Amino acid sequence: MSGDALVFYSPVDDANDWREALSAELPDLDIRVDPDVGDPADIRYALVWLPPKGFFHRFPNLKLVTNLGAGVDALVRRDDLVPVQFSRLSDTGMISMMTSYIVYTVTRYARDMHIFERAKRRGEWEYVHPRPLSSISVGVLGLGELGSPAAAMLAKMGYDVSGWSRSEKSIEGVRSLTGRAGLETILAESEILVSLLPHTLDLDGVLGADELALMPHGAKFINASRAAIVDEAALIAALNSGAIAEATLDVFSVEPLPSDHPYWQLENVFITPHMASVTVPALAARDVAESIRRVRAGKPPLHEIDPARGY
Ligand code: NDP
Ligand code: OXD
Repeated sequence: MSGDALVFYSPVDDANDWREALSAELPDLDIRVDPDVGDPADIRYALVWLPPKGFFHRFPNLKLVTNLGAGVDALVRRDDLVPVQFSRLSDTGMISMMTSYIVYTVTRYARDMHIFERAKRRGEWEYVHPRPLSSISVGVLGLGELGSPAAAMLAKMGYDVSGWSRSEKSIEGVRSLTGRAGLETILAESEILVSLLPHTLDLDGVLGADELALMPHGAKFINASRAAIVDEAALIAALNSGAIAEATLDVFSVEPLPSDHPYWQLENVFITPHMASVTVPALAARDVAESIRRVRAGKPPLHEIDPARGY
């Protein structure tokens, strides 16, 4: 009779942190760190980030794969998936960290801090009269586990907030937009545009030159999700012409961003090194453990993803 073990694989996450956090939640769970997996037939659950090709086929009794991260683009595009249940991480720590990043980067523009940062470097006292937050329109693309709380927080702060998602949402203070018409509306009306969209096939390059041209002249763009949702050449052209006045970018097509990349030379691009949010294992382990309990009971896991849909 085979066991009921979890295999952990990640080139970037600390296996000991996860072992400790998961054991605290599920003391009976047999946790094995690849390559020390013992009998592959014992493995029912995989907690993984970018495992090598063919990884999943090694485990004939696998039931659940949990992606060690929120973005599942690298997982769903693989051609070696097996027909099991899939889930991803989400935790209150990750959500509040992302909300803080979005509040900070939106507010940096809304309160003209980027102007004062430059004035300080020039040694100049430059006064810009503050505007009420209610007069500043912010569009949030993607109202999922991270986008919804960020949009709700911006609305609570008094910004004029709209959000775009596949299905309609009801979030206090946030106007919900959907479909192509909704995308065009949010682009045309947002002074500050935030992306928290996943990188799916549908959304690959969703912000191309035509879409960026719909934004108000001098708009600001914040991308904390995935670089591939925007056409990089079109964004650079818009930043050079001033059509888009400022951008804050946390995600890039190549990371670390190569030292000769044009973004480094653009004064109006604020670069952060893919740190908008991270998983807090002690908090995320609760949901990973709960998903295992659910799968043991024949139920769907928490934060389930559909590889065919792409998120
Ligand atoms: P979710 O999967 O919870 O939410 C995705 C949102 O995008 C949903 O609102 C969904 O709509 C919407 N969406 C999907 N497809 C479409 C479409 N075709 N048209 C319109 N809307 C669409 O993702 P999260 O909020 O958890 O995370 C978003 C992304 O943030 C992740 O995929 C990841 O890439 C990135 N990320 C970045 C981090 C960083 O540090 N920079 C950290 C963590 C995540 P609906 O709700 O209707 O399904
Ligand atoms: C994630 C990320 O997807 O860090 O978790 O981008």
